[in-house]
Amino acid sequence: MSQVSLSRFLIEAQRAGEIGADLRQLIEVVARACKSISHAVSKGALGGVLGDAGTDNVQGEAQKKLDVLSNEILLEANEWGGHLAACASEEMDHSQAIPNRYPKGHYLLLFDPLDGSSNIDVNISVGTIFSVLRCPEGVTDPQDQDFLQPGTAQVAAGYTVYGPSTMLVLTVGNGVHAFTLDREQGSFILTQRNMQIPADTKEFAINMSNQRHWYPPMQRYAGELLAGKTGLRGKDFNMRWVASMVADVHRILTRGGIFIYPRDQKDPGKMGKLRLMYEANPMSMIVEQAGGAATDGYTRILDIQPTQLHQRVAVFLGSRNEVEVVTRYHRESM
Ligand code: AHM
Ligand code: MG
Repeated sequence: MSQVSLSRFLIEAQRAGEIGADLRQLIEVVARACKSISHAVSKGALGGVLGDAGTDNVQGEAQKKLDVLSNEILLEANEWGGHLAACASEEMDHSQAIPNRYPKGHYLLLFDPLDGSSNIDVNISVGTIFSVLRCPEGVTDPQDQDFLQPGTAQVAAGYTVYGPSTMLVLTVGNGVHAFTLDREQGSFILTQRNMQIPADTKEFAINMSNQRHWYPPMQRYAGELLAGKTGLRGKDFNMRWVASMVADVHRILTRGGIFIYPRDQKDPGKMGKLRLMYEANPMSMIVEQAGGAATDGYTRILDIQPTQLHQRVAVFLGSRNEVEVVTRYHRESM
């Protein structure tokens, strides 16, 4: 069978009535921007893109040059096509409406332009995460509050992982499909249809250095995993932590696992590290579409009603049965 490019895949999805022309164009544009980011990331030191930008983002985190560059690439690619009403990003304090000189579309795009920033300078996989929402009916000049829709309202979500190969993983609500960038042709080629996360796993992903700060249900769960064969779970678990959510989630989509970033007592006011709107929500939609589960320990992440654009959330996602156990431990401790 001939290769299926992302463009062909999207046109076929449009013909099947799964997406409209606007959404198809939007995804094509995001994919094109990701190709540019992939190019910049792969040049590394030769492209002069490593190191700090010398600025902080709204959450007080130091921005890397590639964070800023990737944000600009995504904004520029998306502003003139007529498919978007506004964008919001981890790297911008507030959402940004499409400039008046361009036609406005019906969608809102959120992104983490370069996730896993601490890995940029050490040549380890990083990624881009994106989420697409509808602009509320009758809103012509979208503001931050127009983005505050639960994850169930997402019409598409995806990520691109810039690893040994560049892969784009996408859902428009009809399964999860993976595309590998063919650098010679310059196009994303479908390499896996309908990714499925096994319900059971023997692998977990967590930053163990935070253990002393965790709350009791998390201590209970991790303790059981670490006890392995001799403990309650009766099997040994392996651990992997890339510290790029995109790479960790990609591994879980490929072979199963549970990814955890809990809330902890180091900073009790902080609801976790990861951001709901452009990290947890798109990843949760992808994981659920692949047969996995995603909660904040208590609630399905996609059901959370956001109150702030940059709000944080605890994240437990991946193999269904494992997410179920750790969620039960949290609920039991209430
Ligand atoms: P970033 O968006 O600033 O890169 O932060 C998010 C990243 C995730 O990709 C990753 O799972 C986590 O932060 C790693 O955190 P830690 O450094 O605590 O291990
Ligand atoms: Mg991030």
